[in-house]
Amino acid sequence: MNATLAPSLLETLATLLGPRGFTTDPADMAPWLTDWRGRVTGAAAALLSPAHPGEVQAIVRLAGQARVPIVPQGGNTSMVAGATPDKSGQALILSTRRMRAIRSLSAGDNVAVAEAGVILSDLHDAAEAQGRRFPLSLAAKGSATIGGLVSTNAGGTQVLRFGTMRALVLGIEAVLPSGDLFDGLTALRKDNRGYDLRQLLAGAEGTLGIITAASLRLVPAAAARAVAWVGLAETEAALALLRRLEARLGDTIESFEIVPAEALRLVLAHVPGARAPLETRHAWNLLIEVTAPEGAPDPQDALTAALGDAIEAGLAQDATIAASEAQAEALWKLRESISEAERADGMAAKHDVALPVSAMPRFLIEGAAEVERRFPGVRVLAFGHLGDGNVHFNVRPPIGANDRAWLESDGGAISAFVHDLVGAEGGSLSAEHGIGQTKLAEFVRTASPARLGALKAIKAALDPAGIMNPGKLLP
Ligand code: FAD
Ligand code: 2HG
Ligand code: ZN
Repeated sequence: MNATLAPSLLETLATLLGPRGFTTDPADMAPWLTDWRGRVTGAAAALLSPAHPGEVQAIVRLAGQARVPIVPQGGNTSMVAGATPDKSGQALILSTRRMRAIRSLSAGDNVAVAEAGVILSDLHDAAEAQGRRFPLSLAAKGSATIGGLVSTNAGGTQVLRFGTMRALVLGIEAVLPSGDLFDGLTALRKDNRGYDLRQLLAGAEGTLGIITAASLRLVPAAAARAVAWVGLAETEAALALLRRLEARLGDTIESFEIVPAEALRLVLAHVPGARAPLETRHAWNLLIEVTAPEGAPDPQDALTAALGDAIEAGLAQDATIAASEAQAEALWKLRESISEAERADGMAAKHDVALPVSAMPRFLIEGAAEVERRFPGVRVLAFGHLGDGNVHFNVRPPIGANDRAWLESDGGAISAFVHDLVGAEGGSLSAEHGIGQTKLAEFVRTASPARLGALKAIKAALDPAGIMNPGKLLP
């Protein structure tokens, strides 16, 4: 990579993009130089905000000629500092903030075409206005963008029923490192013209090009939903409960999220207005959502009956079902505020692990015990998408420790220990957040030569100059 950035390149970019699309003002750039969790701060030569794919192409061509790195950035909510530049100050941040149009939304085709900078909650609202929904949601929905969600193959809280972003992307428009526009937006249900570039770009974390728009699958709006908060004594019962609910309610179960008592305590301590849903505190809690299409029986009744039976069978200890939309939202807020509450509490060594679903209940207990034994004083906070076999197995410092110093000195050894436990069970060290820069060393340490070699070969073939988000996903 070229070490010095010619002033003439910045001048050319400034002229190309105009004042709305180009800034080097440190105050304008500052919020976009640090990751959401506040762990990594970088520097950039300029913040570029192109207004359309043609401008993206021009930027990529200029950067390619000058061999200057580009860091694509959407909402900057990455959990792995994937959108944060390195400290060299050479990179150009390419923000999609000005590409926010929903180009089309067809209820007939069940397809929306959204530009990369469209914010997830805006897409939710637009789909709802036409009796449809985009069935992927996560706590960062007010900032996360379509480009970022596709590029990380995001998961969230409805994967159980609808899959991750890859399952919802029907087509992609992207500027490749060559500067060519790949126009793959057409939402064909069948297309066998060789390698699937759409799926290659999804989950590529901005290392293979810049996504400028995506065609996305919509589903009919749910006519009704039931949201329950369930108290449990132990994790094995959670899995038994999930299988029992599936037998009774089929694929109407959209979310099956696990929340330990400590996560609820953190949320109640840090989030104004949050209230405990059950009178008694339970070691574990589940947030379950079930929906029903028009004309189907009321999901409240079905879920109430199923949970009543589960309590009688000893699988659950207590449960409450939201009686209104406001109550349902309040329950969801408890679940969705965990990251924010954990952040307010201090640093943590964060892990985003996947295991076969059936292995997760035991791992939650035994894995945590092993980590806490090996690193005395640390506190495991594991929560998340139990129904998908994916939890955020975060490790907090001993009480009273300087959290940043602790993360610096012990974080690496703790992560290696956690990832080795997960690896021994055939799991993954990145279920949904990607690799970015914070998991890069661990990915390289644990990946098989076959996996790493193939990924590097793809990268070298598509981005020979290495300008696209260097230092993320691959070394
Ligand atoms: P950014 O953070 O800006 O970028 C993410 C990555 O994508 C970077 O590598 C970036 O370079 C690349 N990128 C961004 N836009 C483009 C583009 N147009 N073309 C090419 N590359 C691009 N994730 C989950 O999967 N499930 C969750 O439940 C979940 N919950 C979250 C909750 C909170 C509170 C937060 C802060 C994050 C959460 N995340 C979750 C992380 C998740 O990865 C992001 O929210 C989302 O996918 C990133 O979108 P973004 O627009 O912020 O992307
Ligand atoms: C969630 O499921 C997110 O809430 C964030 O993926 C997880 O903060 C985390 O570790
Ligand atoms: Zn998650």
